[in-house]
Parts: sequence; structure tokens; C-alpha cells
Amino acid sequence: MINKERLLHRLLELGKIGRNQSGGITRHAFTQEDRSAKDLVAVYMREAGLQVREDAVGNLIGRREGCDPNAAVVLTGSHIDSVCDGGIYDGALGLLGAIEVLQTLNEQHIETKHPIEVYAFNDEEGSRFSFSMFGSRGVIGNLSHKDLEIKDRNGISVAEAMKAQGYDPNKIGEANRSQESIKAFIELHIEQGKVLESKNLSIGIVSGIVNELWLKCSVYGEAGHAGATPMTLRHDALVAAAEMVQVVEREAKSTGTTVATVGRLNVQPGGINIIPGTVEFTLDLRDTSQEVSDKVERQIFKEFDRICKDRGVSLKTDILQRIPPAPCAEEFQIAAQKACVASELPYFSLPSGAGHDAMQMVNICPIGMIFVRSKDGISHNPAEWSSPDDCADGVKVLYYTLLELAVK
Ligand code: HGY
Ligand code: MN
Ligand code: MN
Ligand code: MN
Repeated sequence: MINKERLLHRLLELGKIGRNQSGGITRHAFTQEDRSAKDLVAVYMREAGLQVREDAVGNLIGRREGCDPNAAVVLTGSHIDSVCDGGIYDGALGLLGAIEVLQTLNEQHIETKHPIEVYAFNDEEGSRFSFSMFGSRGVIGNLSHKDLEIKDRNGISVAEAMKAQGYDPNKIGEANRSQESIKAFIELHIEQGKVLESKNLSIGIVSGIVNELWLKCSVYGEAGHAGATPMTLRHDALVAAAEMVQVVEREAKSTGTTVATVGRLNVQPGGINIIPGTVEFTLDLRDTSQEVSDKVERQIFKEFDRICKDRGVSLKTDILQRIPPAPCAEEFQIAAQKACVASELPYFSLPSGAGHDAMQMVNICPIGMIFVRSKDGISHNPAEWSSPDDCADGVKVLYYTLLELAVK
């Protein structure tokens, strides 16, 4: 069956690329680390007997032919990039697990009707440009040239970063496969939460993925002298923003299902003796229900307006991205359940609180996701870890699921 030692060796080897002092990894899109990781994964894909190519938006793809040249392709894989100081399993497990499945199929000389392709998606996390799922957006034809003008925190645009790595920004349309017949996209991924561990299960079958709203809020008050300005005459942007952050937590908690996070906050001018004039903060808002997410969003901004009036500050909001929830197709949940039975594993259905490339792929084909237990539910953190047995269980279930979908 699958070669667990080979899988683990590759996970650890890939996990060395972008390694920080903290033991975490930082592998951002269109950087040298990104390039080195793709070069290594291309070696693995060739060792697996796959035909390897790279598309115009920086996705690396390994293809295994089926016996019917006209049959729709079955896609699998996950992302090759990471967050800042992240773990070595997020994305990598689904990518290397898919390569392991295809290598095993080749070693067993098993023929499938449908071709199968493994994607190493580029820039799923959006850590560099605060705009996520770049590679999978390219595959569904959802990238505009305006998107390529987005700049990272050093003022480098996506287009400039692409060119620096040898990609032609004018060719992004060539990655688009939205007109092609694709049977399914199946992604293996770590759960990044605590549910499977709480149920003492190694595997989960994903029912659907939450929506993902990313905003940048800029609060404009009045910079002033910290000593000479009485408290009653201030328009302190940071105190207003702090009240807004509390509102975010309170409104998200009120529904019991919503999650909302202020992950980044920047104070200007940032002097010890200057009343903050401007504060920028990000907001990440998600829920399994779009309707609930919309309601919480409306309530949050009603409160933000009140705070602006009370404190004499103003607010500008930029929408960085608004991605709807993505249901996983019933047909593939059933295929994954049968795969769990074939792997002699219990199975459990759960939603994904994390976003994934599958949220983009759902626009051009049915999707399915398989989760592997995360120790203590930790992810986006150097301590992210899944046991070798759980990783192997996940790849075994992926093997039977892909076989079920591709063989006939
Ligand atoms: O943000 C997310 O949920 C994912 O890890 N990109
Ligand atoms: Mn992630
Ligand atoms: Mn991920
Ligand atoms: Mn993700």
C-alpha cells in the first residue's frame, strides 16, 4: 500500500525549506523559498512517474494519464506556500500525500479511466499580498490584472514579484481551466482545529468550507501632543480602534458559530508622546452560513459608526476579499466514506473553519476534502503536528477516494 516512510521523509525534507530560527517555516509566493520548494516537489513528482509542468500563475502540476484520453480529469493536491512562521503540514500534507497516492498507483500498475493531476497551488495563504488563493483563482479564471497591482508590505506588486521569478503577468489567463471538463477536486488537509482530537478520530470528511471575508479598516482621528491635549479634547484613533476590536469579538461570540479575528494592527505616527492619528487593522470574518456572516458584518459596522460619532473619528474600509462558503459534493463525501471503510477507519463529517483552494475550485467542479487530526488543534504555528500514523491514514483514504473516482 502507500509508502509511509517515503511520505514522512518528503514532509520533513520539504519542511526544511523556509525554516526560521523559531522552527517554523515562512514560504511566501514568488520568493526564492517558493522556487526551491517547487523545484524539490518537481523531483518528487518525477520520481512518482508523473509528467510535470508549471502553469502561468506559478502552480506546479504532476499528471498521471488515464486509459481514456477523453475522460474528465480528476484533480487533487494542495498548496505549497505557508503563513509567516507556520507549520510543515499545512498544505504540504495534501500535496505530498497526493503524489504518494499516484506513485503507489504506478508501482501497483493500476490503470484508471480518468487522468489524475496533482496541483501544488501557488500562494493559497495570501500571506505576502493579503489576497489569498492566487494559484487556484488562476485555475478558475478569477484573476484580474487589477489583482496584479496589489502590493506587499515592501511596496512590490504581484506583477513585479511574478516577473522577478520569471513569470509573465500578461499570461495569467493561460492557467484558466474553467472551460475544461473536470470530474472533481479532492483535497487532503490537516484539520487545524480540535474536533477530530476531541472525538479521538484520525480522519474527518469535510461537509463544507466556511465563507471568508477579509477587510482592512483605517481609523482616522487626530494626532496631537500627549502632554498638552486634555483627555476630553482628543480624537484618539487607537482608543477608537480598540473599542472596535472589542465589538468584533462581542458580535462574533453572540452567534456561537461565527469566528472573527483582528490579525494585524498598525498605529501611526507611533510616537510615545503622540496621540495616535491613524490606525489600520485587518478583519477576518467567517461562518458556515453566509446569512449569519452577513448579519454579523452589518451589526459590527453599525457599532463602528456609533464609535466614530462618539469619538469624532472617521473610518475607511477596503474589502480585500469576499469568498462565499463552499459545499462539498455529496457524491464525494460518500466516496470518502467508502474509502474510510476500505481503510478500516471510522469516519466523521465536519465543516472546515479554515479556507482552502477547494473554495475556488468549487466554481468549476465538485469538491471533496479529507481532514487529518491536528495535535491540540494547533496550526499556523511552528508547533503544528500530525502523527505519522494519522498522516498515513489520511493518504490511505485519499488513495481509495481517488481510485473510486478515477477508475471508472
Ligand atoms: O486562512 C485560512 O483559513 C487558510 O489557512 N488559508
Ligand atoms: Mn493555512
Ligand atoms: Mn492550508
Ligand atoms: Mn488554507
